[in-house]
Amino acid sequence: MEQGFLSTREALQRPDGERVRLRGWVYRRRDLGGKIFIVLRDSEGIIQCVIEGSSRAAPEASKATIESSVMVEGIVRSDPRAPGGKEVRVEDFKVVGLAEDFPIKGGESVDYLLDVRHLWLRSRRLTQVMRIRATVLEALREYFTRNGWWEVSPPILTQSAVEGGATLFSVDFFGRKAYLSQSAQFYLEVMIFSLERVWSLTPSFRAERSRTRRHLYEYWHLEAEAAWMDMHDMMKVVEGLVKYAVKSVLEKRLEELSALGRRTEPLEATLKATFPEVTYDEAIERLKRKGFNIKWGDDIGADEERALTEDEEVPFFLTMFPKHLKSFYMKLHDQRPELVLGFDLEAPEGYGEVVGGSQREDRYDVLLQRIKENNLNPEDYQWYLDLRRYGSVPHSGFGLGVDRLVMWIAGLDHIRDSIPFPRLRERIYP
Ligand code: NSS
Repeated sequence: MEQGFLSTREALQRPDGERVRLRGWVYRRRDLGGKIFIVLRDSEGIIQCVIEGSSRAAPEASKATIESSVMVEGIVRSDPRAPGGKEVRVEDFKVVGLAEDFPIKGGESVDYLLDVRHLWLRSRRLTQVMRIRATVLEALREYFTRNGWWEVSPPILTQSAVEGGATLFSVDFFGRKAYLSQSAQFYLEVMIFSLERVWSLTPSFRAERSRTRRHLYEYWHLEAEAAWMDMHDMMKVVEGLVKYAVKSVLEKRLEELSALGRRTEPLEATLKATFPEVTYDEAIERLKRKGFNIKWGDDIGADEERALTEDEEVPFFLTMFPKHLKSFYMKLHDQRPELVLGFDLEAPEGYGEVVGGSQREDRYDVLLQRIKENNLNPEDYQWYLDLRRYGSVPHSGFGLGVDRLVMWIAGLDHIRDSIPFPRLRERIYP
């Protein structure tokens, strides 16, 4: 039984009477009316296997515990009672790796399931999410490759903050203090002077104070930067990219979405929509109308984002923020110097921010001034300032939280299930 194995999905498509070989793990087992019913699980799905008590395969099959790895050979038969409408009448059965009593039986707490994440990842639900995630990653990559962008590899060990000192993780770098990267942005800005349009996909690290459904301490950050683009050019890139990922998932992962109970209407609407732009000014007015006690200049936090997005079906851009709410590198608005040319993409249905981006301040003097205003040390940003001294160019960029995008597309209620090993508060095992 070493060659010619089909997946469970392929076996379900074979005609009655065909002999098949399968391998996988025991997902369910029932002994009933002198027969053993084993639901076999593999990366593609599940299929029911039936072993007659009197058959040659029965003694070996009777040993198979939940999550044992097994190989089976048998004949495909239609049976309306079986999941997928077909089952395999088993003639030959082999236990490859006998499983001890599997610690997950159903009804365990979230905390416990996180302790046994290495085993819980076998669940059907997480398998479906991981398949969606892989398709999202593939699509993001494909979008840039097809549209003529260069992928670059920025460092993770860095010396200064991109997004403020409060969320830095520090590491000891031969007696000097270094930090895990929060964003590749400044390095991507370097690369546009040679490659013009660049992107990267790296882990980013944030020692977040806030503990929410959408924060991880380590997350996957897709970032892009381009010379000669203004903020609206870059928003078009974000729109194209997000639509491309949504389209891929709708084309390739419809079964997984449906198994997760995800409504696909918002995803379909997203493909047809032009993402609207809502300015910060307008968002404050909307929040006031919704009864929030908020005034111009206040931050739009997680609760506010939920309120702004919960009745929406398609993503929209939030733009033109007060400068004191945003990072020093965002370009000041020409007519209203109290604003910066920043944009966030807000996912609908209450999800909120999945992308943060901006046009960058490309004037040396203004950038230096902004660094000082933010009580940062210009010396730490010398090389970054240099970019404005040697052929500065208008440019824009953004960062997309891959895990948040997966969370929205898959319709998850917590970011932890968008990634195999979520790094959450006080949790680094497994
Ligand atoms: O802080 S961001 O809004 N922006 C930046 O880091 C820019 N320097 C990126 C750039 O322009 N190159 O983060 C970008 C996105 C944000 O919209 C979220 O989707 C995601 O990164 N993000 C996170 N995802 C999960 N967990 C945490 N803690 C997190 N922080 C940001």
